[in-house]
Amino acid sequence: MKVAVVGATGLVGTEMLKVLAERNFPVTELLPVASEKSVGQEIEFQGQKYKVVSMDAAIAARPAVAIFSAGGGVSKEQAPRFAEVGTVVIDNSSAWRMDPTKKLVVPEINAKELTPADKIIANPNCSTIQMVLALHQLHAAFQIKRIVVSTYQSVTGTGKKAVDQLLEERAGQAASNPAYPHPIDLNVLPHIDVFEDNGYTREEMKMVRETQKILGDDTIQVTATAVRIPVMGGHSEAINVEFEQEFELDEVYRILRETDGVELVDDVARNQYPMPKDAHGKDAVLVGRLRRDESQPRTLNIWVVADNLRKGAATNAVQIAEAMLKMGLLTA
Ligand code: 2RA
Repeated sequence: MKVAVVGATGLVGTEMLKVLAERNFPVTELLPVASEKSVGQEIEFQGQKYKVVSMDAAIAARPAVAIFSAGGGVSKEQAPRFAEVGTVVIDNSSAWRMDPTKKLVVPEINAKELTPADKIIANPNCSTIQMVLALHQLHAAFQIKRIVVSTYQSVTGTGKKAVDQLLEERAGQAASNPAYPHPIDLNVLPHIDVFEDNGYTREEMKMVRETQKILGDDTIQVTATAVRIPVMGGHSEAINVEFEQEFELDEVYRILRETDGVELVDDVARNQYPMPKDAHGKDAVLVGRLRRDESQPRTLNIWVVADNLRKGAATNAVQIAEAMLKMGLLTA
């Protein structure tokens, strides 16, 4: 199967190539696409060297699927061009997520809603993916009423420039090309993406809007505080979730143990709880620190950690392609 990866040289794009190879996705011809200045640059995939190609060349090759992680502007402009030649686009930017005609997919939750008409599919925001994957079966059992979430997000969510800033500051140098308006080392920034008129950042509002769309329930109330921290391995989230129905903690543990893609790490007596260093490079969403909120009935506290480049982006996108292949929605 011809597969295009648009944004192939970025942090997420590189992870997408890694995941496609690790999961033996049936790639017969890879079309790595990056900026014009990268055309001709060589990349290695499954032991074979490929040259980066232009967007036009990739479209002309009519790949079965094009997985994008190249920013919203490029997706808005180029995804329809691929779709016009019959390519299925799976886009990791925010460009299509809230478009009512496009599906926003976490395969374990709603891949079954995909149809042959879906030619552009949106990959949710990393901080949303790990939260809804941890909560969706609890929602099915106890109906979520309200979520209060604080995130602790890795600099890899911003990209290579932010990783470089952290490493330079960590080495005692001033950042040569800072990604953030303030130092990130030994600091935290309650500022991810731009501020909206309501005082929330776009990252925080993504968690509100995308959660309601993915779980198919806009009565779910969500409020978020998204924070950048000097960490590499993944995003962490402290989630307080109020349900409509009463729950037993044992039932919550059972449901989480049986939730596809979730790994329970919860034994505080042995200092066992999810941490970014343990999530790094894994596809599982780690959950732990489960405890009843003793200040309010029908409410649970849960700590959720995941590698934002993997299940938060690359792996989720490749799993969408795998699900479509299985459903006969991708033609070789
Ligand atoms: C971030 N979730 O962490 C956003 C985009 N990757 O910066």
